[in-house]
Amino acid sequence: EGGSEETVEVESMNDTLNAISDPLVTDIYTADPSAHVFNGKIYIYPSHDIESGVPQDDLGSHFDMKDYHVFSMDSIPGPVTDHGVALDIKDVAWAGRQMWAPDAAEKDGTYYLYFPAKDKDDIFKIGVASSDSPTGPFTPEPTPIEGSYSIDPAVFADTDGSYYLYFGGIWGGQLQRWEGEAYNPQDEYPTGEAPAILPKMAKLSPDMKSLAEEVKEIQIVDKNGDLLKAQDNERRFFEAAWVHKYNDTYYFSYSTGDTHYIAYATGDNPYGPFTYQGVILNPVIGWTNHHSILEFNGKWYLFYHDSTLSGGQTHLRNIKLTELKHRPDGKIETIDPYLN
Ligand code: FUB
Repeated sequence: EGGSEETVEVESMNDTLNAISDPLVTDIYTADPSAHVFNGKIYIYPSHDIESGVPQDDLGSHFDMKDYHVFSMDSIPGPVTDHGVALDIKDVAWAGRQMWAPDAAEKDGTYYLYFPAKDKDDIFKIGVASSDSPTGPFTPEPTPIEGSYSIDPAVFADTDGSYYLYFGGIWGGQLQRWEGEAYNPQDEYPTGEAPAILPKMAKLSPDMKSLAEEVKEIQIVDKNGDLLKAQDNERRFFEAAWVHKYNDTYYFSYSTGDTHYIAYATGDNPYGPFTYQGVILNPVIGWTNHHSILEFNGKWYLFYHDSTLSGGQTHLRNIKLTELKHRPDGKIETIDPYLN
């Protein structure tokens, strides 16, 4: 089933699924899990954390990842299979360093891996690579997706056959350096009552390798319809966009970064605006919080990570999963990662 290394079954998870789930993978460090069901099976596309020796700084230089592995699960709970290296930075002509949080999509039997990396000028862009297998190996395009920038791509496949690319992350993710298509290497942030920096999105073209329209801002508003403010660190967007649909409502979820929540906002279409609703996941061990949301066999799951396996080292993380519950009114129950 593809993969450029031998397929090895690496771990079984707990028989009892609860919020204190064990790491899904223990022989390598993994983070930022984007999970999908393809052909009835769960595939997980995480970052592959490594200790490269690059010192920690505020821009996240210590997140110095160089390849991606794909994992699969036939059931929850159940064993997790590591399908080996699916894409290596040495095979990506345009990429310089730091392969951060990826995502994947399937269309007409072809699988697409979307990934952020810094180009040779140290500017984050988003690349795409394709394969006829969900586990790769993936063949990268020679250049980043035109018009893309920053980090954390997430592709949402809508029920009408449209695909949308969501992206962006502030601080180390460089979103604050972009004004439309113009890049300014100075880090400039809005402050106080000014609107917070907004995540970005665009519809994907039928070829899945280019944007079908100009990049748009995603409005995240409070219950009065006002944009969240720059000083609202507890609620404003930082990174890690994800979109899922439940009962015809679009849920835009994301990390609040320096306040460490996974928060969510809802809207009635993929472009938003999205109204802030609350917290999906409380802070985890480690600085970053990053997730995906998946429906499998009629239940919903949150895939996330923390740093328990490395004893709390922020750049050496491990992926986990737990059940996620939508209440009858559409609200998501807040998950505390360390309580039953
Ligand atoms: O894994 C590197 C970066 O850390 C991701 O791109 C962010 O979302 C954060 O999890």
